[in-house]
Amino acid sequence: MCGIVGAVSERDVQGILLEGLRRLEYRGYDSAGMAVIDGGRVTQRAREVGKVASLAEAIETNPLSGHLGIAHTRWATHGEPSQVNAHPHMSGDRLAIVHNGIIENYQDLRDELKADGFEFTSQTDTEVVAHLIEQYYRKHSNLYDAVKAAIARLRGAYALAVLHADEPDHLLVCREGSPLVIGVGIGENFIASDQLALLPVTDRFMFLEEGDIADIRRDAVSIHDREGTPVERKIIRFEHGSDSAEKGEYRHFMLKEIYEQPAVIKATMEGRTTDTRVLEQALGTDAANLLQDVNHVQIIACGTSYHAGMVARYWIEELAGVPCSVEVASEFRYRKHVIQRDTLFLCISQSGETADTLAALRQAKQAGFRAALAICNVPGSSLVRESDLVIMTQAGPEIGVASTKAFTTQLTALLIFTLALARHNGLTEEREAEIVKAIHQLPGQVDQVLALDAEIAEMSKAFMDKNHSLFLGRGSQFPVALEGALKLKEISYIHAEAYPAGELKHGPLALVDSEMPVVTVAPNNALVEKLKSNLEEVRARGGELFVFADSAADVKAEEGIHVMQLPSVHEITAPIVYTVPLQLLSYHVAVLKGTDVDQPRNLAKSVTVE
Ligand code: HGA
Repeated sequence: MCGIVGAVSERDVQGILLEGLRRLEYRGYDSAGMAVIDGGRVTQRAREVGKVASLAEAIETNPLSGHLGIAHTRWATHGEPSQVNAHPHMSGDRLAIVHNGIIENYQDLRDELKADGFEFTSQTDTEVVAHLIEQYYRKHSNLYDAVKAAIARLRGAYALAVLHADEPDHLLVCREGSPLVIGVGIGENFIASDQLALLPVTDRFMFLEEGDIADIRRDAVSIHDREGTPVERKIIRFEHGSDSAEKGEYRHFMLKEIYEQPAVIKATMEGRTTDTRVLEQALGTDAANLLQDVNHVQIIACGTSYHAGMVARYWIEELAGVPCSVEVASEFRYRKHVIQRDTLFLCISQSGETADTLAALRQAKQAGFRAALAICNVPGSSLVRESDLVIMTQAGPEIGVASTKAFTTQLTALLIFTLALARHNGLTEEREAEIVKAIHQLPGQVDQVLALDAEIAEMSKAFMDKNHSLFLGRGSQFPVALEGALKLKEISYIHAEAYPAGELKHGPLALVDSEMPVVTVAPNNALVEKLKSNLEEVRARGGELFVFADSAADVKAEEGIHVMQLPSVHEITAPIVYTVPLQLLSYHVAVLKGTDVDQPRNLAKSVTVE
């Protein structure tokens, strides 16, 4: 959330910063701004409410020009989205700062700085940091020392980039709890919240660790850790093609990402499975040793990743017979919890920077557990660095705020993990081979579902004028129903609730009438007959049903029951396949309603604030 980008170069940086902001817009889009220093050592600034396009327009009319600059796209936490609250924030007319995160003690600092004569022009916590650094700059006359002294006073989470017109050759950046990456160029260097922002200018990145402060110059980068010791951070090359941040022929990133699923699911299983087995070593060299001791799995995640964790619980308990608990990170971290010593602590996060998930992991570490496993999409992220075992999902950059391919690759990775764990808990070679075969069939089956796109678009018309909807599923399809409902609310703003189908009669049935479409996922499994009875209950109350069903499940289309036949799939892999039609349904409803599909209102991706 909130996107930061910065550049130090011989060339004019305005274009680099603007393109960086466009690529970071998924992280926040209520306002945007930029500050640069030109040869005359003057700090120039532009800020606009709304999307990056508004800033681009303003800059076209009044260009900024300079060889060093910082820019920001905002998702407000402190102070409404407005021009005065937009970043960069300045202290005087020489120091400018951009910030991602939350300063918890900002009110005390604000009072103190006001008493010292600093004037505030915004409601943000960020402006406090600008004045605080300026206060120390007056004392130290050195930006590094000023930043170091200022951040020692901050409580909360931040990634900061700071420039000062009196020191026009470098940027200072630091991180504590919010992501920041350095892009290494030739004769120029960059910084950003996400490497995607910098792909047009470099493919080599250094990831800052918590507490690091980095001095970024045109021809040098120097980093000091929390203790002030000079440190080297490894340069990692970005592996996906730079076009992965482009929409190509697709109307929206979300649609492109839905269509990428067969390829990225395949990439996620590659190198981790043979024809018949899961390669346990792919989780880490010590995987066999760690997994054999595990007697409990605690899954922690947020949002869509939490739904992936809920599916995994069904798999882990069914295939490995190991007890598994799943909890949203923001709840787990603020309650007294008991962690057994033989627990595998499994965190799922697309970005690997989700604030609540990271906090939960760090807390649990204090309590002690056998090992931490990360399922994550961003190499080098905090979550990956802080875990013992890792399965990287190979989804590539996901730009649409509503997660799609990250979810199905998380599920693929979770199933691979489950098989590795189950092998230590009595899973037979035959059963493992049967499920590995089903995993290998996934890309083809998802392709078959994508072929139903036009029919699903037709079906979506029935939702356009509705205000509410229900999603039903049983067993491992219940989290699929939850994820389907989440997608619909996120991008079409239709109120959607998901229930285990058996819960219908305990309350939600009261809501069902002809204005309440009911969406159901019905693969052919042991629960399908029970599910059909639940559908009858809905039909008897005049509810209109939209059923995605296995042809073998024999759900009949009739008046008020729309059935879309899906390919026959293995019961274990069915949640992955059945997710896809629900993604397409939400997408088409949102397109018909004319909402902003890739950047829905009030939301942002990569939730790096609490
Ligand atoms: N607190 C700052 C930055 C917000 C942020 O990082 N959001 O994700 C503000 O409100 O401007």
